[in-house]
Amino acid sequence: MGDWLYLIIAIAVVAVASVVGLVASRRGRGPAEVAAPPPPVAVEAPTEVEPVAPAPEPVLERPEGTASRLVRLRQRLAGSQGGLGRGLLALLSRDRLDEDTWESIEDTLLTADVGVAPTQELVEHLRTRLRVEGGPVDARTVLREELLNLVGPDLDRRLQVSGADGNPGVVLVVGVNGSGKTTTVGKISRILVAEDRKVVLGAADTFRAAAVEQLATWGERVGVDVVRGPEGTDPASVAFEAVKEGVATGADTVIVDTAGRLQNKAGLMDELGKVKRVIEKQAPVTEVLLVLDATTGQNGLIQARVFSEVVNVTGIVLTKLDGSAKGGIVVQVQRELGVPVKLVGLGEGPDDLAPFDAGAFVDALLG
Ligand SMILES: Nc1nc2c(ncn2[C@@H]2O[C@H](COP(=O)(O)OP(=O)(O)OP(=O)(O)O)[C@@H](O)[C@H]2O)c(=O)[nH]1
Ligand SMILES: [Mg+2]
Repeated sequence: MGDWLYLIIAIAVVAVASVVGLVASRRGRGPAEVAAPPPPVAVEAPTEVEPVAPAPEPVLERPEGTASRLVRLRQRLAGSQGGLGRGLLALLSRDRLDEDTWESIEDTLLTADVGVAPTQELVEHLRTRLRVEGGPVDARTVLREELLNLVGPDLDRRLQVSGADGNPGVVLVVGVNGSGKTTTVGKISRILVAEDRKVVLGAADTFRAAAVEQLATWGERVGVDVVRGPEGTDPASVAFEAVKEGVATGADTVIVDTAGRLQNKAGLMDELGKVKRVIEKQAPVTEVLLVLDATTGQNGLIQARVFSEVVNVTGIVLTKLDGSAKGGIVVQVQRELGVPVKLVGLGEGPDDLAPFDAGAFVDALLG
C-alpha cells in the first residue's frame, strides 16, 4: 500500500512540473517573437537591384575641318573632271591645228555639257589667241585663262547665311525630286556647326514621314535642332515655325528643306512660292539655293528656269559632280539663270560639299 502511495505522489509531481514548465516556456517565447521582427526585406533589396545606367549622352560628330575637306574634295573634283582639260590639252598640243582638230575640241566641250554658245565662244577665243600670239605660246596657259573667263572668276559666290537686324539668315533649299536637297541641307549645317554657328533646320518636306526622319538624323548627328510637324502639315507652317524658333533662340542661320517637286506641276510650284512668302512674315530669306543634279544635263537647265520663275533663286548647288564628267554644266546653268554656282556636291559622305571656287575648278579640269 505504501509503495502505491509513493508512486501516485511521484506521478503527480512530474505532471505538475511539466505543466509549469510548459507555461513558463510559452511565456518566454511570446515576447521574444515581438522583440525580434523579421528583418524588413525592403532594406536589403536595393543592393540586389541592377544599378540603372544613366541615359547615354548623345555622341556628337565633329564635322571635318575646312582645310582637309577642301584638299580632299579638290582631288576628287580633279578625278572626275580632269578628263576634259587633258583631252583639250592633247588636242591643242598637236603640231597642226587643222579644222578636224578644232572640231574635236568642240566635241570635247559639248560632251562635257559646256553648251553650244559657250563652246563656240571658247573655240573662237582660242583660235584667235593661238594664231595671234603664235610662236611657242603655252596652250595650257591660254586654255586656263579662257576657261576661267567662261566660269566667271568675279562672281560673288558667298553663301548668305547671316541675317540683319537681329534676325537669323534664312536659307531656303529647292529643287526637283532626288536632286540632293536634304543631303545638301545636312552638309551645309555641318559646315556651319564647324564654324561654331547656331543652326536650326526646318523639315518643310511634309509629304513623307521618311523625309522628316532623314533630316532629323542629319540634325541629331551634330546637335542641331530640327523643327518638324506631323506628316501632311502645311509645309509653309513648318517653315514659319522653324524661322520663328530661329528668331526666338537667337540662331545664326535657319535652313529650310522642301519637298522635291516636278517643275511641270503648277500647284506644287505655287506652294513653294507660298513657303517663301510665309517665311518672310518672320524674317527675310537671305538665300534661295536651287539644287541641281549635275548628271541630268539639259533637263537640269529646264528645271532651273522654272524654279527661278517661282522663287528668286540666288545660288546654285551642283550635286553629284563626283559621278559625272559633265562639269561644263556650271557654265551653262550660270548663263541660263544669271546666278552663280555657290556649292558643289562631291559625294555621299557627310562632309562631301565644297564651296565653288572658279580657279580651283579650272585647275581641276586641267588635272
Ligand atoms: N554621289 C553623290 N550623291 C549625292 C550627292 N548629293 C546627294 N546625293 C545622293 O542623292 C540621293 C538623293 O539625295 P536627297 O538629299 O535625299 O535628295 P532630295 O532632293 O532631298 O530628294 P527628295 O526629298 O526625294 O526630293 C541620296 O542617295 C544622296 O546620298 C553628291 O554630291 N554626290
Ligand atoms: Mg529630300
